[in-house]
Amino acid sequence: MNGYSPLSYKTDLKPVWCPGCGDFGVLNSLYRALAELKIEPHDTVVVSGIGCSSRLPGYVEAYGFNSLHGRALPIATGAKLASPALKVIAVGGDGDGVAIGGNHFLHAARRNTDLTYIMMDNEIYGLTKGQAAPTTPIGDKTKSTTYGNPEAAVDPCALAISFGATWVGRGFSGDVKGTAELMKLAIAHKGFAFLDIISPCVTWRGDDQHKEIRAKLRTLPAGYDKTKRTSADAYTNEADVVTTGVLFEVEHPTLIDEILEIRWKAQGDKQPPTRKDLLKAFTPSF
Ligand SMILES: Cc1ncc(C[n+]2csc(CCOP(=O)(O)OP(=O)(O)O)c2C)c(N)n1
Ligand code: SF4
Ligand SMILES: [Mg+2]
Repeated sequence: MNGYSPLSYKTDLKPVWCPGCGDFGVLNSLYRALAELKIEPHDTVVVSGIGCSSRLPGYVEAYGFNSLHGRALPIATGAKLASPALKVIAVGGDGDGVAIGGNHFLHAARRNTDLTYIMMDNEIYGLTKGQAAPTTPIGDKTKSTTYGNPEAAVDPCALAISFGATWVGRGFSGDVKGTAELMKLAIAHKGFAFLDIISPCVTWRGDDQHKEIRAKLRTLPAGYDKTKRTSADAYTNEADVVTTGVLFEVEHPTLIDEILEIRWKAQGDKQPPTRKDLLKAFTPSF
């Protein structure tokens, strides 16, 4: 790669998203975040499930895996355990992560697996042509809820926090710079970092989505205490408002830390494991 500029993380594949899709903004934020953190493509893997948003790994200069619907997180977890020095970034849609992959989402959060999970949340199943997702607001008319959605929506940030994610943020795809800053913090966090990015689907949610969401945007108040779940609760499941920023952040041992600790105790070693032990213990020798 020739230096660390956002453009150098671009591949030759041209995104096939609809013109105006919010996912373009997410991709541009990711290029920017990777460049500003000077992340090496050969040290990075971007794993996705299936959906419009899950096409993203193909557009990023790094290792990539476009897997099965809902299965980005188990594959990302496997990659991290097999090669702990890798930067692992899981990406995908709200349907991918909260519907079919909901169970994986909860357990990746609970295990505090050291990876970044970016959800491109358009409140709909985009790829399959506009069916309601668990994130679709109650009452909304979609292709599968012609008379209005009868189900209450889930806030993915609330789910992540309640299941033990140690970093949780919310961004908006229309704010490329602000979202890149959030991505940088998420990627730098040690543990399970979940970033919910509101990313409009202009085809199935209406082409005025960017304008509508922009009007709802708020930021966290000065002095906000992001280490308390009770603080974060006030900014989840919001009605008619979208608050962006780092909602929650705490430090906690990761899955690999816990496994090493158990291994250390089981072996009766006097010294606690070092990073070198970690690489030796987890990196397979082929
Ligand atoms: C096992 C399985 N079930 C269902 C599907 C069909 N399917 C593909 S993408 C998708 C939902 C996509 O929605 P989302 O994850 O929100 O991504 P978006 O397209 O909105 O970015 C579904 C139901 C599939 N590919 N595999
Ligand atoms: S259908 Fe929606 S989510 Fe999919 S590419 Fe088009 S605008 Fe984006
Ligand atoms: Mg979606």
